Amino acid sequence: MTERVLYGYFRSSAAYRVRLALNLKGLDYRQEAVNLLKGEQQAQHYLGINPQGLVPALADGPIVLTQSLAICEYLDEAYPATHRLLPGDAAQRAAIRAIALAVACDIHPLNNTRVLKYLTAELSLDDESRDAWYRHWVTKGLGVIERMVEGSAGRYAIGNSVTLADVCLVPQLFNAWRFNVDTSRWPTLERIDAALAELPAFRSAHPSQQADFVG
Ligand SMILES: N[C@@H](CCC(=O)N[C@@H](CS)C(=O)NCC(=O)O)C(=O)O
Repeated sequence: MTERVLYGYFRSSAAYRVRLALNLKGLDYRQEAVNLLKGEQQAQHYLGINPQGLVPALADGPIVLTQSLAICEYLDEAYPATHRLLPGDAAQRAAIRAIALAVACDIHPLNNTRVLKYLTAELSLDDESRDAWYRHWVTKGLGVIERMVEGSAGRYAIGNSVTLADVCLVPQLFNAWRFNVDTSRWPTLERIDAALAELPAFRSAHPSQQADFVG
């Protein structure tokens, strides 16, 4: 049987996406924790796995993959027999990717650990200003996604099937709550998140359920 190893960190929203994708696809894996607070992502050993020094990385047998969205799409293509993360025709897949990319390209990179660290360590921002930066970008980004899903949502972000859009949305909302962002102004996003939270794949991928979780 293929050994599958996910290198991640309980609180990393990018690793959270891949846990969700693996769970939804019904694929077995074990996890190796890379402690971002201890800087383990920069250890020589880990840079051999992901030269970017970021989590996640996934070893699928001998195949080593990086970048959460590339990993999710790889899983969907390599294991097409189980739940499809990108179902439908070209237009539907483009709509799914538009939401996934709005999170992964337009919100997350501005609020990554290394960016927030740079603001405080190199630009001398205090914690309050750093958090205001975080909240500014996440509020702008999620506000736009609320408008996007108002037109596309059924039970989930795009219709009634769980897709890559949901896989990106849930970790981003979790991240927003960590920074005390009030999400009640996005009722469609809150409703979708509540529906997804009922699914076993989402429950077991939650950061609080991971072996390296620290409360
Ligand atoms: N675009 C990348 C982003 C990966 C990323 O930024 N991971 C964060 C955790 S969510 C990380 O490893 N940060 C470590 C650091 O900033 O030093 C992906 O989707 O995989």
